[in-house]
Amino acid sequence: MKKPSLLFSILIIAVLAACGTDAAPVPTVAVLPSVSVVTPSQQPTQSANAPITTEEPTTSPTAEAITIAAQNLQTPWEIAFLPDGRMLVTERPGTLTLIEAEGVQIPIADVFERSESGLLGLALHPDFSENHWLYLYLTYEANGGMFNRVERYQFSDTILGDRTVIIDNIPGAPNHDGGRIEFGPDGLLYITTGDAGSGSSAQDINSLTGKILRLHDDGSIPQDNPFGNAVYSYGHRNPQGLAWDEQGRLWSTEHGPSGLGSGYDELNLVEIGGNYGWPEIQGDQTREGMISPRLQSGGSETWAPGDLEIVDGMVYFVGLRGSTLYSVPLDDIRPETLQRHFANEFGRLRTLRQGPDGLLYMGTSNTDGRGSIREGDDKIFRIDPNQLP
Ligand SMILES: [Ca+2]
Repeated sequence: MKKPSLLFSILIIAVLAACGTDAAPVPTVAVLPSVSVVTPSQQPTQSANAPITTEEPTTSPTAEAITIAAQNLQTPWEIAFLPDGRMLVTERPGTLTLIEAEGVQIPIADVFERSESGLLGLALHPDFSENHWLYLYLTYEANGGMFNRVERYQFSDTILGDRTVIIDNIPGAPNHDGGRIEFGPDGLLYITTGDAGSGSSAQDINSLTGKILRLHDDGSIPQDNPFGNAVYSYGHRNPQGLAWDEQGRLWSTEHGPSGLGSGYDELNLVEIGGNYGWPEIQGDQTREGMISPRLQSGGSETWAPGDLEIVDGMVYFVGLRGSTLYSVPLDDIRPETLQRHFANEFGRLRTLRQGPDGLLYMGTSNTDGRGSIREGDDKIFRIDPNQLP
């Protein structure tokens, strides 16, 4: 069942920079375009009566630290920008949503949302302008069990066609489903998977859970994968973010056992064939043959990190339970250099994506069943990383 009438506001006016602790209700907007919900054929329609706006952000990046790019979303999980600059968002219950004045929701078939699972990752092919290939990571149900898969579609004119399964039968569970997908600088597709509740599976290089996977764009196995299968790195609990730095190195955010009363959330530098230790070591523990995090939250703080981005030598990542935007300089990663922004101002934060305008787009996750819902949630904020409080 889809929401009957979702409203989005595109762009609005600014919220200001000097965010005090009283965190400011975000001023809302002038234009609230309606979004039409479409029926099963994955043939979206646009709302005929939607107000049209051609407004552009009045923002000069230096004038404002944060504005609202979209709101009234349902657990937004990932953002991607089309070549024309428009924003696509996955909403976890199972819609791919195009954010524009006449917003469009495209239902995705077979999505099974329970707890942390559902429609999760989204990535566009590096040659999207030519091939229109769009990739989704989603949870589905089969034979009474939960699984995850990556699908590829051709996306044009808001129609998804030519559905192709890239990888499936990734064991799933209500929690720990991974779900981030990104193309690396090598043109290959990287996929995070959670341990699906089976910690020991993360140490099994023949299991697809608790891993970062790497595939060609058609799902075939790269010849230089370390174990002759889809596995790129292992010993992960629930990696939720992927980003590469200017040197082409892969970084990932990962949830520690934060639900157990301790944090030990991780920022990892991911090496091919590396064993990241779960469930054998956590925090700063070390063991031969295992790689400890480059930064971890310790046992008294919980980030529960969502996605990360690396911009101008700075690593940014967001926290769900941490409800904070974190930043740390890539060349000086230490607990003492970790900065915290917007702590508890907007609630749970999951998505983070740099836009074509250079700004960061940061999505809340307050409607995911674990947050307190604020007016207009869930939202995607547009943030100038150079103007962070
Ligand atoms: Ca680890």
